[in-house]
Amino acid sequence: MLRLMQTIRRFEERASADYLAGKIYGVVHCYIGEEAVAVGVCGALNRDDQIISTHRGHGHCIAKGADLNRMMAELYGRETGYCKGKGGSMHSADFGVGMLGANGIVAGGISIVTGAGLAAQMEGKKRVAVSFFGDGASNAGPFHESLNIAASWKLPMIYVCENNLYAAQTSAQATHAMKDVAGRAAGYGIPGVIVDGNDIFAVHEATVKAVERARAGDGPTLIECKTYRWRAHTERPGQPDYRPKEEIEAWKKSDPIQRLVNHLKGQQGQFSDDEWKKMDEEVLAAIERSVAFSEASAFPKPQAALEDIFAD
Ligand SMILES: Cc1ncc(C[n+]2csc(CCOP(=O)(O)OP(=O)(O)O)c2C)c(N)n1
Ligand SMILES: [Mg+2]
Repeated sequence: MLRLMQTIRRFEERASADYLAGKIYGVVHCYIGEEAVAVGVCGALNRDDQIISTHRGHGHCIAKGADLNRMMAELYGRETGYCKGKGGSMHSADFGVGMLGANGIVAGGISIVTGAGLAAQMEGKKRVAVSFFGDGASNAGPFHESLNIAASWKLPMIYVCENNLYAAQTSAQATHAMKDVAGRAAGYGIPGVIVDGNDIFAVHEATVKAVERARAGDGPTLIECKTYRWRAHTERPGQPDYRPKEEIEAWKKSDPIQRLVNHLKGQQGQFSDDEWKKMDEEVLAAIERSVAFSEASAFPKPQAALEDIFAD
């Protein structure tokens, strides 16, 4: 799990640098600071369990086992990318590992993946489906409609709210009358759980319980993970970041990766500085390979714009 969290962080550090260098197109939203949520949740899932992501989706993709080369190539707009270079950062998907897609429409994924939960139930499969979404998305219609139907039909769903306190520049306090998103679960008759989203053990444990409940046919759980993004809303240079500097610094002290490293080092003889350094080097080498793979790949041909579309 530590390796996966570090992979997310290093992948995004590189994606951000390459975006600012003009090598990556579109927009890039970084997940840095929130890694324990994706990795803690996906660590409690099987390969055939399905997830859906958001506009901030690199972490979910990596945590569910997506291929770094194809992810980076998608950001680089190359034909070897997950969407043949036509989707970019917000549209990686890999059905083979149960990653149904990132999504540029805030809250759009919540109802789609609830359909995946319904499919699992109708097929009589023991799969579960997981929706990742933000605090901002929890104010949108699809959140409420999906929780209502999933609770009524006892769908094998887990709704994971990544409450990073902001939707773009807007504080959650300005748009929620309730302090906690998890409190909304009561309105749908399902459990609502609050966890420290920077504590991978807490996230994992809450997910294990929610998965058991979903597989047993008892219906959905809403898990609210309190977390924080370290970087601005997107990587666009010059955009305002109205968040207080002290707040950002305080959350950085609760770095989910450092917390896990400290924990592992505290386990006698289990994890040394050298091992951590070696792991980080291996992660960086994998990111470097993904960039080399992307740079060696071709851009899609112009006629590719007319392929893979539903109407012509
Ligand atoms: C339907 C829709 N409305 C508005 C936007 C513009 N937008 C992109 S991200 C975002 C904020 C989302 O906040 P939140 O759900 O908390 O996720 P976070 O970015 O904090 O991870 C907004 C308003 C959008 N992409 N889609
Ligand atoms: Mg948010």
